[in-house]
Amino acid sequence: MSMDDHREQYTMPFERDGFLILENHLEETTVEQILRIWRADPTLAEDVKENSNFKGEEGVGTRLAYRPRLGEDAYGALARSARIIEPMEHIFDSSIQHYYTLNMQKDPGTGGWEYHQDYGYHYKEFFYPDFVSVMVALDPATRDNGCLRVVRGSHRLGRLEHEPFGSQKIANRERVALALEEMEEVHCEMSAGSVLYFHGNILHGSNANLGNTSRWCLIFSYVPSTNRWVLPQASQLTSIDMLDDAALAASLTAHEELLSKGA
Ligand SMILES: O=C(O)CCC(=O)C(=O)O
Repeated sequence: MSMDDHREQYTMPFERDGFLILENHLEETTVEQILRIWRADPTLAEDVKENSNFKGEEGVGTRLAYRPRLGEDAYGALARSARIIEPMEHIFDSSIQHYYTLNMQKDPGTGGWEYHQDYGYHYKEFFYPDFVSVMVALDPATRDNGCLRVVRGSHRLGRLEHEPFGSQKIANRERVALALEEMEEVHCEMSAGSVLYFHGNILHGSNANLGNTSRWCLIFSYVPSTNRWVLPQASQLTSIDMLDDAALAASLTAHEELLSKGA
């Protein structure tokens, strides 16, 4: 693909809308293997916590595991894969560093997220709002099972004020209401294997999963190496040695074999 093609496919839509969906970006076999590993993985089962993002009627927790380090496991391999990383390298014209991973286990009857910006949470760590969250759909994401909602173009508002709400920080409600008057709310329905890249300042949230299918996904957060860590303590950022498809497949198989041996 030429530089012009990369600009048209990745950079222009991301800069204009604040998000980019790459449909069916991963092989079906990759998605199936990661799901098998996740379901069999005792370490992950231990790490999964219930949070309480939503209050009121939909006051049900969301199950997720927060991983501050890039692991040497299947999820870490996917986070390092060229498939995931390369579009961001084109968008930022920079190498990319991993910040954290969320395994989001959105089962039927579990909760949603109020509108927020990820840089609303992570402003204190980074000088620039150049921050990307990457949602990898492992199950189909639909309106019924609480797919992500984004407000198209809202990254151009800059960082809004956030306040605590349940276990979340939520964006200022008046500003969110104004954004929804002016901008389009997009329900990001995605097939399994599709990948959504979203800017640190885009307003996003989701409804609770009121359907009867699970909506599991991985969310990786990254910053370009050109961003600057501003906290006094050392960063947990990890530089990435990218894995091609063959290396990714080998890492997934290695993790699955370890699990089958009970390790
Ligand atoms: O997966 C979801 O429903 C929402 C996730 C989200 O908003 C986030 O991780 O910032």
